Amino acid sequence: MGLVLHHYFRSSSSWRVRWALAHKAVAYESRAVDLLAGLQRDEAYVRDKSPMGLVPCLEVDGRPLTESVAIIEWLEETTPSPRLLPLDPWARARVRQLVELVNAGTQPLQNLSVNRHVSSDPDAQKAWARHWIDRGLTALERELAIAEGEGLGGRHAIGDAITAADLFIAPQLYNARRFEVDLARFPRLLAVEAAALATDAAKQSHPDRFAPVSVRS
Ligand SMILES: N[C@@H](CCC(=O)N[C@@H](CS)C(=O)NCC(=O)O)C(=O)O
Repeated sequence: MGLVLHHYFRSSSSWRVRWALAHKAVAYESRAVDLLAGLQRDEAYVRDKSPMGLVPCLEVDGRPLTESVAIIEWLEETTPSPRLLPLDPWARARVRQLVELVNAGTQPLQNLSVNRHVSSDPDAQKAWARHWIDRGLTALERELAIAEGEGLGGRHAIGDAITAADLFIAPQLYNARRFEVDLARFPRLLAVEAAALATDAAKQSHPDRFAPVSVRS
């Protein structure tokens, strides 16, 4: 199976997919799409790879698949071990809920194209993004407490094993820092992030490892 990942080093959605691939030790070819240079809007990329003009896009034997949730669920089904979704249906629903809270409820509102559409003023963009990230993280923090109350707490977001929820939460916190969101109010999220970042797959897929030389300093 030939996998080609179109991604950008500090795109949180890209990191989710890199992380899932690393978690499952699935090899892939890496193709950087420079978002700041606008290459996600390149005519051929939009026509053939990602009609929304976004990263990530995983090509599977030449077939382009976008949307990190769809990509990660496809990976889970084709390479089930080590798993990213718990077997228990309720725990699995909780993981998917946390995933969507980030994927649908938080990240889209602070995305590059949305920010630029909201305002051309960098301060206004930052204020907009911070507002929505703060709202999402506040809900996530509470959701972790609710899950803990159901006996689903542990070292990681849900239980003691890494799940897809961790792959969405940690990159969202990485984004939050870029927008200078005060994270002190989110102790559960910070603990979950620290445990997730200590794993090999997190380190292998981390944005720092994929940063272009010009941004590494
Ligand atoms: N729901 C999509 C979100 C993809 C997305 O928003 N990608 C961002 C980077 S994290 C992007 O390509 N932004 C470029 C732009 O907005 O122009 C997914 O999970 O794959």
